[in-house]
Amino acid sequence: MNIGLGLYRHMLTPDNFRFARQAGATHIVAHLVDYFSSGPRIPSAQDDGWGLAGGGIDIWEPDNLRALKKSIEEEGLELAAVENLDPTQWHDILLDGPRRDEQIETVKGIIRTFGEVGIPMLGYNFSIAGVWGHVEDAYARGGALSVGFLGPDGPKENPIRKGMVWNMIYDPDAPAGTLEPITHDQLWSRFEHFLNAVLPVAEESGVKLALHPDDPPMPTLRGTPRLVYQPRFYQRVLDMKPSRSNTLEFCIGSLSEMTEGDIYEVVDEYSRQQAIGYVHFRNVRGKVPFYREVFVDEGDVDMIRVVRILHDNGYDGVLIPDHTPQMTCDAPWHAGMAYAMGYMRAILNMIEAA
Ligand SMILES: [Mn+2]
Repeated sequence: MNIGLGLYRHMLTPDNFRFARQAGATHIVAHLVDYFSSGPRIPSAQDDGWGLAGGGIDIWEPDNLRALKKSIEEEGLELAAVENLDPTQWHDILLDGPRRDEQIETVKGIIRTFGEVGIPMLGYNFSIAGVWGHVEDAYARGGALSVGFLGPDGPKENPIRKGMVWNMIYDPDAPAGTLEPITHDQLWSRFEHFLNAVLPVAEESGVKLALHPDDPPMPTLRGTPRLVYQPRFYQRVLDMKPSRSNTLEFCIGSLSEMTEGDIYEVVDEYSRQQAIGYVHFRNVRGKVPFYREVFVDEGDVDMIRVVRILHDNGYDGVLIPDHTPQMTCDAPWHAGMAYAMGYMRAILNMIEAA
């Protein structure tokens, strides 16, 4: 197994690549979507979400992806995956809108480019409401700032305006009004159409798609259905189109926040099927509708046990810290990540040496 660091768009710099390597990472997972173009990302729970999508979209051009990959490799690291599509690239795939077929071709093109450039994986989150509804507070040990989901005590779930999906605005000039309600079955059929269309291209290109579960894993959010809000829905995803390219962006945090299933059995079940693309390695206290994200060693999940199961089932991919609480110092985000990666390194050394 390998340790990676996930870096947001504005953090894809040589200094942060060096930081990753210094903290024991061998791999980078790069977010190309600029969630921060309109301001701070967290708390996410505003009606307009993270703001405008499509910022800096030119980074998806083949030459720019090549340059990104090269700059990562120059620091002795590998680019393991790109995490998330920009809503401007696939809003009508999620919403079944008039540009759906055109955007399916866009996503196929992205996957082909990844194959040519040598980016082995695309993480994605097939979600209409996206990551929404968290609040920030001193939820982690020692009063470290972290995020939590408070269910009915949290932000009010207003309907999503037209021109918005995945918690970002793709069309600021969209007509007034909110998204039409749809059922879970309709969402699954949109997903199935997407998977049927793009998986053959992923296979040909040697690229894996890796699906993140819903965060937060509520059955519905802001009046929209969610896809993978219980562990068993991951099996439905795999069975829908069995393929070496149909994999999971396996978020231990989100899976542990779900109301069904035992997290260790869930890890065993999916790692045994060799279905995991890469792992989001984070810990949490509680389950929906009330949980808090905490340090890797203070949550409900025994993360050492999780790694042991992954190891026993032959998982040899990447683990990234996902999110962590922010530590009180001049570099709150970096300190939190370094703490998580040091903990992960020690687990791997212990288990792989045994
Ligand atoms: Mn995650």
